[in-house]
Amino acid sequence: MARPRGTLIVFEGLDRSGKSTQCERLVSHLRQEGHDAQHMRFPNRTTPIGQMINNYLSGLAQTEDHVIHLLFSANRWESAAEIERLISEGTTVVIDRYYYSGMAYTAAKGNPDMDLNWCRHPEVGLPRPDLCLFLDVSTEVAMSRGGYGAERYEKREMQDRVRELFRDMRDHHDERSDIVLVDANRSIEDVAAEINDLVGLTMQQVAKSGQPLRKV
Ligand code: ADP
Ligand code: 2DT
Ligand code: MG
Repeated sequence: MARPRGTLIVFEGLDRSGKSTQCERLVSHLRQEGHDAQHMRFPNRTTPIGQMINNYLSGLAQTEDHVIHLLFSANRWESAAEIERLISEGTTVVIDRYYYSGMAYTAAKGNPDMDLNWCRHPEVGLPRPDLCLFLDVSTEVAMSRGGYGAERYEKREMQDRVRELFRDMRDHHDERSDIVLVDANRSIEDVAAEINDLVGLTMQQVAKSGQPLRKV
């Protein structure tokens, strides 16, 4: 029998919601259970486009709002074929931020020409996650985990708008069926236990239904 395809899992959430911590734990857990699993993150700062994004985020470069939006998207397109290859080979891919962040952070700038609908266009055709785990944390709890650093979007007002937009996407957009809200105000272990259950169920559904990887 052919090996079932891998599952595409994405973690989203505000800064310090625990995405990187939970991505690592999930990949270890899946490997312990005998699955092939690989961790990716966006922005991927290692490519030339990723370096332009890094310069923008760290304040070294000023980049026009449409241009930086398209660079974040291009940075995902650089990896699209690799994601599809891994999934087709049976590897489960766990991604730390994806196009949901792309939409929410640009739309949070408040430019009426760049609403969630506009922001979605360059993402159309990317591999679509089987599950997007949105780690929901209050701004207070996030700030208690170390406060904000010096990067461009790490400001309270911006974070509050991004949180609203993530909720908007979950309730009203094409993304709503993929997004599951996880209460991330709890301990690392409690959050990880819920994530393991949710991911296990999604992997079973993918294997049982034989549904191919979809596109955004
Ligand atoms: P993100 O990738 O979303 O910015 P991290 O996983 O880097 O978040 O976590 C930010 C900080 O908070 C780290 O110091 C991490 O150890 C800590 N942390 C993560 N999850 C929790 C949790 N559930 N409870 C308490 N601290 C946490
Ligand atoms: P990290 O701190 O997780 O490296 O995120 N962002 C991210 C966007 O504005 N658009 C995107 O498409 C993505 C993937 C969120 C770096 C910052 O970049 C923002 C925080
Ligand atoms: Mg992180």
